[in-house]
Amino acid sequence: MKRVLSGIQPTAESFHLGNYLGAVRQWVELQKTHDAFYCVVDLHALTVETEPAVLRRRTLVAAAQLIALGLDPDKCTLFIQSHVPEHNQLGWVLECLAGFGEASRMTQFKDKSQKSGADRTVVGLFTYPILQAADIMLYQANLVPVGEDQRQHIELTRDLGQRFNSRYGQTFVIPEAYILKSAAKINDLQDPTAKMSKSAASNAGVIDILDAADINVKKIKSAVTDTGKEIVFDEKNKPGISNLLSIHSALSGNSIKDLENQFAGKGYGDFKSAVAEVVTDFFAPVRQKTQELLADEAALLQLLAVGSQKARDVAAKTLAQTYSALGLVPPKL
Ligand code: ATP
Ligand code: LTN
Repeated sequence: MKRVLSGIQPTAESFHLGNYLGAVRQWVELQKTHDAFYCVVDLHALTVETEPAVLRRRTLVAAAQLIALGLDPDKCTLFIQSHVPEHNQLGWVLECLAGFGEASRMTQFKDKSQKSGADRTVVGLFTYPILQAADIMLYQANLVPVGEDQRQHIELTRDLGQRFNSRYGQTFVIPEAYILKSAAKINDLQDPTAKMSKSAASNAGVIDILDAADINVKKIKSAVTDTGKEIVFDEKNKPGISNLLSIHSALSGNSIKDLENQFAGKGYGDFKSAVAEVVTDFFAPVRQKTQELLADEAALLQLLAVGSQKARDVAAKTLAQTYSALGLVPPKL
């Protein structure tokens, strides 16, 4: 069975629709056919200064939400990144392989550091993609299901893996990004040319999975739309309507063509109501299941402990091979 690995940061109180359609939905599908490892990347979340109690809560909410969205701890290995110290250990090795210029070219780093300014940008944000490469290669993953914005980080991972293998001998599987065209990028409802993002300046255009139905209905009804009246998919001239069509289609399973036909002659108002209904029907049970899981924290932690142990077994093996290939002297047992 081919191996899959992916991770998601606990940087918000809830995942949003983009996280689900761009990433988590593929995770759920892939656990059926692959040996899948999924982690809540709490170490990556340290690049954003957060109250300790808030980070703790968000990490547990993230894990509960992943299960509520369909990850089955019996079918995949679900764990918390900081439970597996090998991530940091391989991270250092890869930092010694990555070029400064190469890391400087990462667009996510450039965007995020530009927003906060050089003095307030932490070094961890710069090395973030290298820790991500370690997450992936520790598990010898073949596939990495992510949204379009992560393509460059997967390319970097491949480059680092190939460099290591050619210098020190075959050690790492070279992974491939798994990015579905149809939902690779869900945009902000208030700014349909920007991606829906947990760290957006305003939350008004972000559909949070755990929000109450009435909040999301309101957000969808006030989504920015375009000039004209037709409900047609045209990303260039009608980014707002195209985004809503993508969302409806991804959740309802109706093709964009069918939706265009179904809403021909109808107004934006009717269409938005239909989108709101599809979204709220889809997420109501997820919200409830998440709350149930969080109500029994001990049981949730127990599930995660099982995942961490399985992850560590694989990670320790890869790290030992890596250290040995590098010529690091192993301790006498
Ligand atoms: P931030 O904006 O704080 O970086 P984020 O909202 O992009 O956060 P991440 O934790 O970075 O969320 O991403 C988790 C997964 O969701 C990644 O695989 C990412 O590609 C995917 N993803 C995030 N936003 C979108 C989006 N708008 N459309 C499609 N996929 C997305
Ligand atoms: N950088 C990713 C989160 C992430 C990840 C990973 C994704 C950390 N480690 C390993 C896939 C594989 C993000 O911001 N979405």
